[in-house]
Amino acid sequence: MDTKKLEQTLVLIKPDALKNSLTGYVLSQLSEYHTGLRFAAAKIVHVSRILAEEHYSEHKGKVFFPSLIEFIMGRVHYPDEPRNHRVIALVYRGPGAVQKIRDIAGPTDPHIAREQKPGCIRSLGTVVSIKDAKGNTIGDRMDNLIHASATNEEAEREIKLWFKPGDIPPFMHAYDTADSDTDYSMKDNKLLTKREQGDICFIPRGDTVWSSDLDALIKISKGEHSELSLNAIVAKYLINSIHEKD
Ligand code: FUP
Repeated sequence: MDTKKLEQTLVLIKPDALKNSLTGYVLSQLSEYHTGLRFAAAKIVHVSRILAEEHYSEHKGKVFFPSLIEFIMGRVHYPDEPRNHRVIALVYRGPGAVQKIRDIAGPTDPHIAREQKPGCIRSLGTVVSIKDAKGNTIGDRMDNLIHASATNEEAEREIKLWFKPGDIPPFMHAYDTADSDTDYSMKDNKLLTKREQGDICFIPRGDTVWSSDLDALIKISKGEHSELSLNAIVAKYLINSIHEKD
């Protein structure tokens, strides 16, 4: 497999970019004309709390984490408009995809982006102080318009978190897939491998899934340890489903 040719990266157009009508600008900056990259997938995602927390799991426990989760769920920019709680998730493909998009996105902190790389996408973002109950500043939330995978390993984790194989044309799949021979469902926060009344099925038998998800589900259903959490799998297969919470 020519991995260079299949190199892929995840981009999220975040709620602040949507609110400020910057979608067209972002897409234009990331266009094939500027980057030489092409689309592999695109979708509008209502971001559930589990999806948000899985995406930013490395930041769990940090002071800015709760605010970051509210932000990516769209609750900061659209407090009373749940119908606008969404991001645009995109997969770009092509040689050097991860680095090319990181370069155009620019530094994480919009203030630093403006100083070090005027003109990059994140230079148009803003930084908002996070306050505690007494009104003291305890940290910053960076409203930086887009997310872009930082490494190829992160890109794989993130693409598999936001997209099912069926969201991506088969000849653009960069990661292994398999067909499930089991119905996987959830009931009372427990994983089931046989349907029960009142359960929520997230992978019906016969569906094509990421092989890594299937490997993890087999381990979890046997009570074995899995690096990949059940939440990370369920969150994706329930994206935009009426069963999503939050
Ligand atoms: P990046 O890979 O550029 O998205 O940066 P990080 O993984 O370091 O941060 C993830 C997200 O957390 C970024 F969108 C910025 C945000 N963040 C804050 O809001 N406050 C902080 O103090 C640090 C990061």
